Amino acid sequence: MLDEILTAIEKFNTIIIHRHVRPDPDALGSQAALQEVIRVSYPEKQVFSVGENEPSLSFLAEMDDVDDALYANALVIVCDTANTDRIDDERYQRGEMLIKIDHHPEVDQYGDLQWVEPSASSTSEMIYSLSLHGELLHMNTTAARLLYAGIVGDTGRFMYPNTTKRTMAYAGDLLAYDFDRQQLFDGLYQIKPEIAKLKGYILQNYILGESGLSTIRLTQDIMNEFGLDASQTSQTVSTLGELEGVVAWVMFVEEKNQIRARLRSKGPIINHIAEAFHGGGHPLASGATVYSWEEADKLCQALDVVCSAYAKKLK
Ligand SMILES: [Mn+2]
Repeated sequence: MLDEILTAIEKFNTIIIHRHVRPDPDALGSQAALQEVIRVSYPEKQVFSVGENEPSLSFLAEMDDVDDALYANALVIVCDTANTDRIDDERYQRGEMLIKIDHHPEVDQYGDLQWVEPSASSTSEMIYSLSLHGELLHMNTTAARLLYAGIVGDTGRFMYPNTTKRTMAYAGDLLAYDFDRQQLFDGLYQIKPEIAKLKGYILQNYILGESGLSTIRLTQDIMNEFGLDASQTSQTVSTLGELEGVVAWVMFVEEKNQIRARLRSKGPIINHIAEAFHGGGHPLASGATVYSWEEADKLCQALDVVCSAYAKKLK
């Protein structure tokens, strides 16, 4: 598979790289790093990253404006995206050839080539392994910084169980490049006072059930009170995981016409529940959308069932 991907990269002079909407450090890091790796390896090729700019991650990379006409003879690569409706910029279908590179459990099959490795911690880890394959691709400091950010992001700073020996070995390799690690961590983890106050609110108002399921509901009124929009609240999603007794948790964030749900777990598998509620993701970290607080209750009931079953199994 890696050979086929490298052959395609070698063949095309125009390469356009996509990733999922509402990017996280892995989506953006893998996308921009792949762009950089191809650029340094093939200076004569035109390589672009497309999608909406994400202001909170602009310290990692900015997106390119790509004319529709460029797609006609282009290779399109989509990073870190399991389902087609989550791909940022639907022009991904307009290229001459399409490649999917992802570490999420398979949802949609798409692309002329599909490289899917659910055992990889991150798509960034996969891009690094692609760069090591054969002699064609070359790393540089910019790409190393982006891949390190993606790995750190998707492993929760090497804390989640998706962190493997290979993850650590690659991270070690990447640290040999001379980027400013402190500045990178500040960009990823420094929080604004409003976010700190929201964390305080979450810790004062969460609910913890007998099954070990914890929930917090952030209504529009509450976010207005803290002066935050829905996407900024993602920085507080790990907060409830620090509490003793919490097995899985969900953060609901009310938006105009929908309620976003961020699901996390320390053991029970939850992505099938996310899939049942207009979402999906990893076994222990998923996202979903519900359209009323009654539907949010149903989502909680489904989570409660898997948490209880998990607790029983442990006994
Ligand atoms: Mn990822």
